Amino acid sequence: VRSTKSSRFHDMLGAAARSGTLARIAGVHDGLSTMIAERACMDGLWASGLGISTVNGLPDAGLLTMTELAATVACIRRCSALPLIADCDAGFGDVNVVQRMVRLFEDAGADAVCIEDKQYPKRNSFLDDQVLEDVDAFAYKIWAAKNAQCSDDFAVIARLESLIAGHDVDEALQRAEAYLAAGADALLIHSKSADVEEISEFVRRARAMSCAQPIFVVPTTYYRATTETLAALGVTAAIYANQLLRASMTAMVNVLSVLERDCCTTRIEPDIASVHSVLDICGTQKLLSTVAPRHQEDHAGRSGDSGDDR
Ligand code: SPV
Ligand code: MG
Repeated sequence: VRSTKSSRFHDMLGAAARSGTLARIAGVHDGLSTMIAERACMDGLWASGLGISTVNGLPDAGLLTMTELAATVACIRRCSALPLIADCDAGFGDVNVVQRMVRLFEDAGADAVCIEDKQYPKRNSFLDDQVLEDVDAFAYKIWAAKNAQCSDDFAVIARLESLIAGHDVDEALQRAEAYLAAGADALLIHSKSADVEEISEFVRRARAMSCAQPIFVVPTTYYRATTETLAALGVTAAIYANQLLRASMTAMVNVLSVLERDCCTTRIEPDIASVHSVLDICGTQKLLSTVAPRHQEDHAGRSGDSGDDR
């Protein structure tokens, strides 16, 4: 371990714990969704494998490469200083790949990586036929990841897919123990249940087993569970992994269907962002008031001196 970079990931979780709430983390897939999440005062960011695959026209099935994901993570980091977790699927390969992965994502500006205990290549958790990784093999990946990090504060989240793959809470808890023993900084327990019952049982029993580490959840299917309910269960952070992506898909479909029906966009204009807000979110005003005038003066000066009138 070389140096301490930033502790924003741990700070985010500490602040949530002190205030008795949970951290709200937005799933993002590009610079724009990141800036929107930051302006909405979300506590942190999840660079979603599903989201980034989808905006690249790829199924979330292990097709997006590690370096493609890292490039998007670097873009997300340029757009926000919020705590940033990179969704690194099953780690892109064996333990050697996992170690390279940790360094790549630290360099890209992530504060944490999350890897899931499914066999490589993984497929999205909402698809059938999920195959779990052997417990010891995955614990070894967690150990390898922790040993590869350069910054003391970098975090490795172990994601449990037991419930997704049709196993019970006992199985998930056994795996949780093994991954924490291997050095995981936090757990993510995933579920595709329509209610919060199995998540509730997992968190209650994990806390009873004296698991003090942060527990993340992804309320995609059990969306009725409020942040207050989840916090009361002992959940540390909730990742709203794909709501921004899904909202933008609906908005794009709507505007085009209005155009199709009305042959103009009048009816939808009040519901879509103004061009000025588009320019504003990227800091266009700041750019124009600083860089552009200087550039024009320099350019005028240079062309005058050289007599070059092209
Ligand atoms: C993602 O956002 O890519 C996730 C969460 O891994 S989920 O799609 O719910 O599996
Ligand atoms: Mg994913």
